[in-house]
Amino acid sequence: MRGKFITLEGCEGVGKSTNLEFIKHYLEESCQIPVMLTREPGGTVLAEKIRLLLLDKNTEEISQEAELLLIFAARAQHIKHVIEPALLQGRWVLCDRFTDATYAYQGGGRNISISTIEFLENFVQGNLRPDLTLLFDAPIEIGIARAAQRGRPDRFESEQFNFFERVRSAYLVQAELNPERIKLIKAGEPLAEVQQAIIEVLKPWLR
Ligand code: Z5A
Repeated sequence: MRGKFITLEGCEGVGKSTNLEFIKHYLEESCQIPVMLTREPGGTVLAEKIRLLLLDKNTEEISQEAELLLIFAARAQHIKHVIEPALLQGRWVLCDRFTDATYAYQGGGRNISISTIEFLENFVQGNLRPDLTLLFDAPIEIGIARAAQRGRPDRFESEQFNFFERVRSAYLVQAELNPERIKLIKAGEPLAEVQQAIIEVLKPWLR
């Protein structure tokens, strides 16, 4: 049976990577579901190279059109070589960011039109959409403070505060437009509460 495709989304530092591991452990240990972890941009050798180009802030200025196309180029590789094969083998794919991030960062953050993103989404993904998306939402200050503990900011992390506010708003619009698929997790709460909320969201998928 085809696996489920679950994505984790949210602004920087909201706990996606932390909870990706938690969900994998929960699905494998408690539910005996085979899980593959991956991320975007990235997930294949070529897509990881594109990720490095996108995150490098010591480069020439990257136009927003080039940024968008690089993200979808990486996604095309990732879908063809990693995501689709895993789903076909019956594995559940847990992906740290996917196309909702493009609507949030390139749409909300950079002001690229939704119709342009939709066109590329249809072109690159065909019918592939996540079955379930967990949107980790917290005030921007919280995520920035958590991420700052990690050291040097990359090209996206070096953006201004109001860029992240636009990103967060665009994510919330995505959630409003897709209430069946996108489930909001209050990520500013203590980790134990966040993880209890995650389990509640996953339960209906485990029957
Ligand atoms: N990007 C894009 O523009 N368009 C696209 O389509 C895609 C991506 C797919 C790289 O993403 C960049 O790519 C991204 C947007 C762009 N840049 N930004 N910003 P990324 O996912 O690699 O980068 P990130 O969002 O910066 O990831 P992150 O900072 O690692 O955040 P996170 O994974 O959500 O957080 P974390 O590492 O799990 O947690 C951060 C710290 O907080 C850590 O010390 C935890 O222990 C702690 N933490 C987590 N949860 C809690 C709670 N509940 N309480 C207390 N402390 C906590």
